[in-house]
Amino acid sequence: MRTRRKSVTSNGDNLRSLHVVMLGQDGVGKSALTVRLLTKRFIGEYDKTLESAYRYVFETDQEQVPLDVLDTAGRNTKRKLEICAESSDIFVVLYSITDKKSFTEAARIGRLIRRTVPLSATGMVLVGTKSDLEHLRDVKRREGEYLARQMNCSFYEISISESSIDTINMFTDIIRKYLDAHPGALIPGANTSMYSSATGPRGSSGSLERRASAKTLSIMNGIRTTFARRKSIY
Ligand SMILES: Nc1nc2c(ncn2[C@@H]2O[C@H](COP(=O)(O)OP(=O)(O)OP(=O)(O)O)[C@@H](O)[C@H]2O)c(=O)[nH]1
Ligand SMILES: [Mg+2]
Repeated sequence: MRTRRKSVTSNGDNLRSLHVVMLGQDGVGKSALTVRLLTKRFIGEYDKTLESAYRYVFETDQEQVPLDVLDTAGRNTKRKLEICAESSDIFVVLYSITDKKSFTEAARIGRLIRRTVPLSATGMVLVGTKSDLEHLRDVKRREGEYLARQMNCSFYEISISESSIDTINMFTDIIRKYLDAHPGALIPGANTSMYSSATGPRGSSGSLERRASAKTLSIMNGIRTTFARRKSIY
């Protein structure tokens, strides 16, 4: 029988957060996925020029897991990917099933991350978005599955626009697998934080929290979420 971890507090306050970064070509749905995850909503149009960071407590049926979610924007330069690679726990690499170029870009991102940091299989996922646009499909499902095997990671095809079900089920699965493979991941001090470490890659240029004012978003269901926005520093 599976042994479930127990949160230290009911709202995850005493736990280290997992750092999740959304990566992929422009227009693949990074912001849409982030907003779905945090608010369950799909609003259709998202700011294209800003990078956003969110602190959020993700609730599964049995536990509460603090997340720091970075929704990236702009070009995926080698330097940007290397910085992300050094400071994140879970890499969500997106492409659109309607855009072959975005698939090629996802493969490049995956390769670079694998070259930069030693990651377990649960530290990266490949996500084909816009599965509701089957009539515009440009990337076959088996191509996605094949790439995920090469990237040594899990694979999902989802629609972010149709409902929140795909998004929530996917993140529940991703987080459960990650925590099963890294039992100490939520223990404070287990790793550096890209959001608050003074010595981490972002610390040297000013942590995100110091550079941008954190606001509290009033979001449905009383979920406590803070966020910060800025132009990409990369
Ligand atoms: N039909 C459909 N549209 C989607 C889906 N996900 C995102 N979109 C749309 O795709 C467009 C781009 O989504 P964004 O979330 O802005 O993409 P992004 O990756 O954040 O793009 P940049 O911020 O420019 O890097 C928007 O018009 C979304 O409404 C999906 O699953 N299905
Ligand atoms: Mg975006």
